[in-house]
Amino acid sequence: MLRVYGDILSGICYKVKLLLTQLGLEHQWIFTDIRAGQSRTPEFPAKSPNGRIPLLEHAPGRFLAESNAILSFLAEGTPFLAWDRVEWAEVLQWMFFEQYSHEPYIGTSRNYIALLGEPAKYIARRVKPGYAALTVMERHLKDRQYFAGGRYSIAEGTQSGRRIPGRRACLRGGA
Ligand SMILES: N[C@@H](CCC(=O)N[C@@H](CS)C(=O)NCC(=O)O)C(=O)O
Repeated sequence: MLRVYGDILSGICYKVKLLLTQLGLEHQWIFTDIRAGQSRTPEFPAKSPNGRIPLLEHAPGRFLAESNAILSFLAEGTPFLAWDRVEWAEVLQWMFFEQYSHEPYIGTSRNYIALLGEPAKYIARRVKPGYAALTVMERHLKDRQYFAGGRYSIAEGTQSGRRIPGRRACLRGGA
């Protein structure tokens, strides 16, 4: 059975849980408390090179880290990823955008507040680039419903347009 090490409160873990559920894949979810350093134990790096969650154990002793690699692995051969070359590249475009422009500012701000309970001052330097990422997403979605290929895909993940208002609230200090 698939096993996932994660915390459902983390957006990048949530998108793995979401896809597993959408695909109806049986799995064991192993809550990993990063506040208690459970991803930083001496054993964990043997499973995950970067000592982070989410982490998928797709076969006994076979691990895959990085949320977007996990999504790509799980979605292979399903309607979430059975696309032509151009559409696949567009899906990748938005998944890389998420990692470089969204997650470091919005995902981490949310984690500081929701998971770690850190004061809002830690998010101050993330506010400007966070809003910039949301503006890019809003502009792209102004006249289309989905990020890539005109349909729902793993590119939606945590950056689905419907969740943009919540992200603006997050940058104002809400969880
Ligand atoms: N690029 C990675 C980011 C993973 C990541 O930063 N995970 C956070 C939780 S949201 C984590 O494990 N933090 C604990 C730590 O760094 O010790 C992905 O998309 O999976």
